[in-house]
Amino acid sequence: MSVLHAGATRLSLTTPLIMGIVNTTPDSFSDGGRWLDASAAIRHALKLRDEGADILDVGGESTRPGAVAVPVDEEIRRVLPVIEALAAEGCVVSVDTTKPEVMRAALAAGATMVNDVMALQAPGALEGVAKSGAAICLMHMQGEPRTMQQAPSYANVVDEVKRFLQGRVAACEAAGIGRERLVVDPGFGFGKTLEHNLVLLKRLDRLVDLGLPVLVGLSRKSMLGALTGRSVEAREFAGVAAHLAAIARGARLVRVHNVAAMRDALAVWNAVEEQQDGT
Ligand code: HH2
Repeated sequence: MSVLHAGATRLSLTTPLIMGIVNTTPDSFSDGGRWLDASAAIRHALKLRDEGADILDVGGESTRPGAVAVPVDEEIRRVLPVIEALAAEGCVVSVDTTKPEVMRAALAAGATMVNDVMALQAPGALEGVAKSGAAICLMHMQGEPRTMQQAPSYANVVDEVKRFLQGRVAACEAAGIGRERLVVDPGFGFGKTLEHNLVLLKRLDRLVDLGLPVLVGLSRKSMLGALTGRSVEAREFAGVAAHLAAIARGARLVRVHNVAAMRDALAVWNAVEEQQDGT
């Protein structure tokens, strides 16, 4: 569990890892349209790398509530040049997609991780990535992006998310994907109310019990707006606090927009964790 296999790369999870978000979309909820041009997206991604991102997560389709679907060709056109350039720079690149065709193209272009908010449930997705050796992030979502926030409902959100992730891990293992390649994610904000998100964060230990690295993505999400009253671009401090709350409960990867802020927070966190008790 302390090492994640992503292609030929071995990522140590001894200290928490930072996944930097690189959106090449016109409509992402917080930075849509800003990095649409490939060269701007590459520059932004390299800045995140320099600030301390361990993984760069490149996405070409927004998953925000109400987002419109993007055709396969268009999504590939958006992400491919960015992935190729970052892989050539030696970055660890993840592709944030639900489409098997995009996964295949991204892996051929040098990505070594697939981050799928549908947990490889699209027909052909499991088979498409099984032989690649890539790391996989399996995320829970209730419903689908267009409608997921209309009426999220669970009898027990922690049990249901855990059971779903267990099922997807089993499906991956049956398809020949070893556990050393897998990461699980509760999917904050994906078909969840504020209370669902808070319960999942509070009881993240129950997901850590699955024995796989847990990734969380809380950066700029509406949950932070509800708690602080802040607009999307003013949620950085709240995001750092939320990610540290998750790390305190065992999360090993955090998916963030502001890498520099998270890196500083982790410098303090890791120093405290590593300090010998002098008493
Ligand atoms: N959240 C978003 C997208 N992908 N992947 C994982 N594994 N976990 C998450 O929580 C997650 C994710 C949504 O955030 P963002 O990429 O900033 O926005 P958009 O989907 O609008 O591009």
